Amino acid sequence: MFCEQVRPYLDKYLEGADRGRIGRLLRYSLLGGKGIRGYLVKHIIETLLPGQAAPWECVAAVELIHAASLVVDDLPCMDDDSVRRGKAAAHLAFGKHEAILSSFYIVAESVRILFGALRKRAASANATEEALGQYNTLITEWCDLLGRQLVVGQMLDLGSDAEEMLGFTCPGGDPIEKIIQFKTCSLFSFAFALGSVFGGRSESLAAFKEMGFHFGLMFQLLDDLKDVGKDDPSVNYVLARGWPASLKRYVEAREKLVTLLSKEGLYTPEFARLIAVLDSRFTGGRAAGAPAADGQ
Ligand code: GRG
Repeated sequence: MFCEQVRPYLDKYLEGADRGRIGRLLRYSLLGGKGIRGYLVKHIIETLLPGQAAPWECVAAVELIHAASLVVDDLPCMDDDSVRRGKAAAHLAFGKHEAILSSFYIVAESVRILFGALRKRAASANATEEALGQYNTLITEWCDLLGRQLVVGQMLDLGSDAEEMLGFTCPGGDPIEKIIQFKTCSLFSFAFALGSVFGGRSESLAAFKEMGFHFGLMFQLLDDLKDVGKDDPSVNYVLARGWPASLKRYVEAREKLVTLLSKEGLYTPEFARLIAVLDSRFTGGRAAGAPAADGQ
């Protein structure tokens, strides 16, 4: 559904990408997913700037980061998964050391193309001051949301004591929700942050990041529901908290997301449809109590 819309943006990146073995691993890992993060970036920017195509770099960058995180997540020392996106996991298809090293390369590629896109914007719009501010914003978001939160989230997910390992404290709140916030919401927040910066709405960055948080939480609750039969109960929200609490948390996040989307002029029919798809997969439809996307 989303992957067809995102694929031309990924192909644009792949046109100029490395064609050697490292490039083959990158391509193997990048393609075959649902493309939901890339779709969000594309849809947000194209809604905020009607008539303009989102820069392919933004769409590809977020999918590259996601692909790198999955390569790492599948390694034997992490989740030890052998199948990813219906194919052998990258470490099985290419070897462990190549998978590990390529994940650094894939992340670096995302940074390279993203900053290339900002440079292009600055050159075309004579917006040097503004572009400098946007560089700073994205570097900060990259370091905080991804560099730190993705890594800490994965450590927590694997049972590490983040406080002991990193001197990092998780003040209050639900520890499982903290894991979700760090390992999953961080990348969705980054996708929304890209949408705000490249959609010309940097002043609403905080609200966009919050939308990413709520969307990411809904998405991960759905993922946890799918993994009920195979996950460790200590890291699976649905297993740990039970169905009624999970449904309540999903509906809360959904309400906050829709409120913010409406406030920012982003509650488009496409967003309503996307949320309705998540709803129907999570609750099996309105019978389980989730509000319908059209509010009826
Ligand atoms: C790469 C900087 C960097 C850090 C790596 C390994 C790690 C740190 C983080 C892993 C985080 C992780 C695996 C979170 C799970 C997110 C999730 C719900 C994945 C499934 O996403 P889908 O369903 O997958 O969108 P597709 O294949 O459709 O893209």
